[in-house]
Amino acid sequence: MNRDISNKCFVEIFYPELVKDTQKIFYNHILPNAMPKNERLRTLRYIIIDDLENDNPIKILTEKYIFLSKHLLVFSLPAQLCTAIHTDGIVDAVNTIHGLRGWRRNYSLNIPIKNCNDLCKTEFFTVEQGSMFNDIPTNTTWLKAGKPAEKIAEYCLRDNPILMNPQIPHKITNSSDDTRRMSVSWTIHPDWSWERLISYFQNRLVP
Ligand SMILES: O=C(O)CCC(=O)C(=O)O
Ligand SMILES: [Fe+2]
Repeated sequence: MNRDISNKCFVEIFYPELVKDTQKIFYNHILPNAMPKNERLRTLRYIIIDDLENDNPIKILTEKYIFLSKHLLVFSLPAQLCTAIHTDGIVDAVNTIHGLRGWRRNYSLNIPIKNCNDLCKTEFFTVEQGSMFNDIPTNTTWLKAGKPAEKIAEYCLRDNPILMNPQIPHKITNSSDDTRRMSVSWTIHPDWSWERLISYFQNRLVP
């Protein structure tokens, strides 16, 4: 049972072009859109791409890479930070409750930007039924305090994107003493199943 789930937590995808395209527009377009300069740098911000002009380079990327949805997260994970175990998103659309960080995400493509190395790892868990709770302000489902969790898989985001299932409980730990890990976690278009994604990326899967 655990092994079945652990096969579907994540896969590493060889896609240098997509990484290059994303990194190329990150500092001039993605980051300022997610975190305007006059705001404090936050751990996590979202962008809704539908709100952008048609010639916006972020929107153009979603046309080039058809599996990307109109929603992405920017992670700026501080040094020595460990998140709690969670799954991503409660509601389906950001507009249903003002100020939420975004959609419920079936799958996401995590793309390295800066300081992505072995010091930062993402771990997946199985938890008992009923041991998570929905938190509306963060639009996240968190593991209740004191509830057990069994680790089933882990990855480090390095040079290649990671396709992952954020509906499997997970946490991220940045063990670096002095660097923030920057990444883009692009929500996959909701029409794409895991099987379709695996088949689409079959020639890019890193064993
Ligand atoms: O940054 C990661 O490795 C995982 C991020 C995350 O929690 C997510 O994409 O849902
Ligand atoms: Fe997450």
